[in-house]
Amino acid sequence: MTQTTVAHWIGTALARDAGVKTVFGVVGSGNFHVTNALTAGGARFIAARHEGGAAMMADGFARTSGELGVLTLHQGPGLTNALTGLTEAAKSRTPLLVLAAEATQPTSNFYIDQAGLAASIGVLPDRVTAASTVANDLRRAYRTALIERRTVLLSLPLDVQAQPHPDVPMPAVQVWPRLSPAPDTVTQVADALARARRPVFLAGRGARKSKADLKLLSERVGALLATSAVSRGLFTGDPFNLDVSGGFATPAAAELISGADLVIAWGCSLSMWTTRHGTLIGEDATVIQVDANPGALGVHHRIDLGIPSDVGMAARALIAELDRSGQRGDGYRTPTVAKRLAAEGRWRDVPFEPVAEAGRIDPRTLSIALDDLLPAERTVATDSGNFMGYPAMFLDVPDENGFVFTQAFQSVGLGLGSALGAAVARPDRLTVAALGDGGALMGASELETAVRLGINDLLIVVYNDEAYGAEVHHFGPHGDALANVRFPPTDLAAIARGYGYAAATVRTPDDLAPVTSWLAGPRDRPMLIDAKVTRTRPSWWLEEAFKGH
Ligand SMILES: Cc1ncc(C[n+]2csc(CCOP(=O)(O)OP(=O)(O)O)c2C)c(N)n1
Repeated sequence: MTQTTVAHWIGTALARDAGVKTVFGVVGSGNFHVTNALTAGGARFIAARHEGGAAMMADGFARTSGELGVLTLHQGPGLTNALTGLTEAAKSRTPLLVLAAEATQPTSNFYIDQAGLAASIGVLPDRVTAASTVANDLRRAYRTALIERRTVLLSLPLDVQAQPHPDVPMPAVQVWPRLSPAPDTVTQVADALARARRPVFLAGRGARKSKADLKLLSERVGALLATSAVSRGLFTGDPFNLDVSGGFATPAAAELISGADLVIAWGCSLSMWTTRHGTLIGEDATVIQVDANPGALGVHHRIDLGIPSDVGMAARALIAELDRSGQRGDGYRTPTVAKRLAAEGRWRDVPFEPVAEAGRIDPRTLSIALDDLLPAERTVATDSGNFMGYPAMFLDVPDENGFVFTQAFQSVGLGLGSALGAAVARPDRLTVAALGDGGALMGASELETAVRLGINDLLIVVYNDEAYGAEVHHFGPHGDALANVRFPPTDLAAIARGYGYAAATVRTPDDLAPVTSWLAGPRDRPMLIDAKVTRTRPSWWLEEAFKGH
């Protein structure tokens, strides 16, 4: 049997046996060999310029592709640099395997308590303890990340990495059966649907793989469809799609959701965001929650019935029950509702008076103009900040993989990395990275990555208000001093050109002409728009965010 080393075997086994095709990271001495083995085994290595960017690239890739994200890091600072992105991934239940080298000698400069650090941010710590256990260690970490959708840190101690190991195949990963709904709960939901006049389905991340079943069921019972923000796009194209429930809901959608007499949450936690602190769900509405994770039931909102079950299995069991009983109804899908949604179902249908500020463009005007210009086949990734609702509300997305919303940790600066990961996952789509100027400059280390990798179908849109707008609008009305959250103008278009981007400074809709030319092709470089947006009007969803502080 060929002998290799632990480091080499891990990389080889993941690429060759587990079929890992894409890996993100920043290479240092400690993860050099494992990364080389991954690429020698056939995986593509995507080098970021900062581990924070690498973590978000792996996260965005996993969210958009449905595959496991794999990240390789140097020991110590390689890991600490990645922490914010890893926290976002862990909170979002992104399936992510982090291979980080580890210095186990406390006298090493690189030494930190990696397991303790990981545990403190919700990342599951694991470790390759010895050459004799590495096969099982790797299988365990890989399985937990992929099947249980967790972010797992597999620390690779430097001394263990160097030990000899036979080049055996990676042990197979066992998949356990999914949780099916208890039959009596299926009957209870069918009864509730039979009684309901105005049912609404709220679909969350846990419903993303069950679109067809939920659409079929909703048609049978006349339910309106809405999603949490992270699942935006799931029901794109459905005439009874309300789009996002929560802060980004249109007035029409908010009113229709509030009017529901039955709300069924499918793989959706019913958080304060999705329910606007509970106000979107009527006091008398019956609330049913279906979730594969029993621990998620009733955590954020009162429920009348909780069903621990895989979402697709529960939906199919209900369809079978309705087939058996012949139950069907129009429910909330009335001609009046259809007419209303056709007329005011999208944010752009809601009239507004653009803010007039010399040399600046209203972010709504900008977003609508972009929505018209950009191809429908697109991925929209947004950073965090006052601006973030504009892309989330005004840029349509083709499906649930077309929207990357990294807000579980509410960190600024993650948007560009997640957009790049999404672009790697979906090169067939135009990727739009929507950033504030604060987030753009915080994540700027990855500007070069797009050019270097030839990610040319990338449009970075910076909603540039020359401030931490979130803070300005939150504290401004109280008369607080704002000098610490305001900045002088930065010519982001010039910075982008320096990296090799096409770029435009946008102050009016006419300034978008270069975007039209760039879209026409040959798109031999990515593009950045430095949009000088109006500053006087706060986004109202921000107040909702601050309520959660
Ligand atoms: C890493 C991190 N640092 C600080 C904050 C606090 N914060 C929330 S929004 C925001 C402003 C972001 O500014 P920008 O990206 O320009 O977007 P804007 O709010 O101006 O639209 C800040 C600093 C945060 N959420 N995350």
